[in-house]
Amino acid sequence: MAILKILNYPDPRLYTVAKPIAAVDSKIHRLIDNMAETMYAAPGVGLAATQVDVHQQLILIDISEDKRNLQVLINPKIITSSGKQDYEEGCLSVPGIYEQVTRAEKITVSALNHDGKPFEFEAEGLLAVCIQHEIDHLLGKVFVEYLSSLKQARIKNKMKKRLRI
Ligand code: GNR
Ligand code: NI
Repeated sequence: MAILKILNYPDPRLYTVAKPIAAVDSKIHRLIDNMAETMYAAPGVGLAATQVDVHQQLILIDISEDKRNLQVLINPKIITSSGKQDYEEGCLSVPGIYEQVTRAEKITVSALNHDGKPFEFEAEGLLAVCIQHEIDHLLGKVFVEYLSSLKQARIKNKMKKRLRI
């Protein structure tokens, strides 16, 4: 396995829209293994392929305490959503920044699993937040885009300054 480089906001490659995965083959399985190692090492509770500069619809999530519950979602789609919740979000592509974002409280998701088999499930709370955050990455969207333009400008400045240290 290998640890992959995570793109940092405002890298323009984070705005790429990911394409659906046509076949869940050995190349995808290798990508899943490498993304899992990268996510656990970071550490993060989720990772979208977009963040490692692969523009295919693949996300990994593990919100468990013991980090032994990896969820693999290929070509994920939110098919229903309801309610609202506020959560202080962070992102591996925007290190050190945490801000409140409002998202749906409850969602129904369809996806393919690790074996390429379709499945559907409901999520709420933190899991629902993470899935919405990761699917946004696949759509080329970073959570800071929900903030005011003043906050976005400040965060961009902070990220650019950090590059010079
Ligand atoms: O590790 C992560 N934590 C997190 C906390 C609150 C809301 C969303 C997240 S996802 C983030 C990892 C990440 O950047 N995934 O894209
Ligand atoms: Ni993120």
